[in-house]
Amino acid sequence: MRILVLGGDGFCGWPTVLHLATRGHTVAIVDNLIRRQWDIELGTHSITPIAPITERIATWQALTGQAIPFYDGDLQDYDFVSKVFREFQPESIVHFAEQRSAPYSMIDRAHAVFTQVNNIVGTLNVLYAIREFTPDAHLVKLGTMGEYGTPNIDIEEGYLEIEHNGRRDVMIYPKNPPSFYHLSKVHDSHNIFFACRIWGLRATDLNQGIVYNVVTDECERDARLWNRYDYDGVFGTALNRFCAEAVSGYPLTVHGKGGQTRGFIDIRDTVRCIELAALNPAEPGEMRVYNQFTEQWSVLQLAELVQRVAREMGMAVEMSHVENPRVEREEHYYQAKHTKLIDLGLEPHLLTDETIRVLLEKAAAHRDRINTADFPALVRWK
Ligand code: NAD
Ligand code: USQ
Repeated sequence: MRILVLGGDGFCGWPTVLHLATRGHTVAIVDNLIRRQWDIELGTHSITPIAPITERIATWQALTGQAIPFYDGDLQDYDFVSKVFREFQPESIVHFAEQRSAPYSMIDRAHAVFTQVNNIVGTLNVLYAIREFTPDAHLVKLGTMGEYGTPNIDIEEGYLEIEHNGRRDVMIYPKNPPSFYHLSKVHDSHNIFFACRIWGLRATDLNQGIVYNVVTDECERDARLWNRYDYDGVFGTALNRFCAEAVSGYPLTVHGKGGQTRGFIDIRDTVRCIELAALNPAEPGEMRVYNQFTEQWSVLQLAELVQRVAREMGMAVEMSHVENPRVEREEHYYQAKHTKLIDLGLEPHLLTDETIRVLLEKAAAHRDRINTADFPALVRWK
């Protein structure tokens, strides 16, 4: 298939590009490289050194003979987006290109506004470009499990059958997201649903859980293909961050009680889910929703796992229950469905001690690049 990967220089996007190319698809990347700028703004960087995008692509071409066209530009610029769609004529558009950090969106008014404008306007431009240039193409859009929040009932995959005053209907599952970032995904979902309904577009909204691990077969083929490994208090996420803290001798930062339960997925499964969704497109007029995660964990359970594995490797690891900078439930019911990608053929990589060991070793190999001053999560919700 001809697959356009928006955000193909990012943490999920880059390994997906290489996975799709390896599987024989014709892939192009769109990215304005703003994620690399946010590191500069925050004074931090990936634990793994990451090559510039041109070097990444040249390395891949040297190893495989496959060319990956790169379009450098902003999805907020419709002239740019139009040019890309006219030229590349994608059959499938995989859309990762958004500001994805909840803490970044909560820094202040300007960061909240930027996050929502960037994400919502970018996605609207993509919807218009599909309608104008490739109306039969399938949009595979990255949403988030956070759209649902933590309701006291089971979470379905996107829709809920409701009986009210004796009548029945199927409606979009109620949303209660925990940050202005997560809210931008809710707004995207509504816009996509509307575009499918009125224009007959096809879309799959992938409500992804927290992605852990950084290693895929393709990224490990050459140091210039390595994936990014975020660990700082703004872009670092639960399990990966705990591994970076463990190798630095920094007490694992469990927010509050640590009973916050979320869906998690290995990056090796993210890339496979994307291909499965692309190969099995939605019908015209349909917005499918898949919950893209493979296991539920509480953050305390994950911290305990990392602590045990790191101790077995001889590291002295402590844990601290730091004051929670976010407004969120620390003890709650959580039971989310996630069968639709399995039905399409996903065989999950469930979390093992070995995966944690690999992450710990990867962080330890670049310990000199970890600045412990970047660990505290300083952005407060209130
Ligand atoms: P990332 O920040 O590493 O990658 C996003 C990429 O998009 C970056 O390379 C960035 O430069 C680019 N980008 C952002 N805005 C753009 C714009 N306006 N125009 C062009 N390029 C732009 O993020 P990630 O971790 O790879 O996440 C990818 C997607 O998956 C996001 O939409 C995110 O919300 C979603 N997601 C991520 C996770 C996770 O744990 N990382 C979990 C669930 C969902
Ligand atoms: N947490 C800790 N300690 C830490 C970091 C986080 O206890 O050091 C807690 C947070 O308070 C929260 C949970 O872990 O309760 C998850 O936080 P996170 O930073 O790992 O992930 P989150 O902010 O939810 O965002 C990440 C990605 C985002 C994606 C989301 C999927 O950055 O792009 O949408 O995961 S989900 O959580 O399912 O919404």
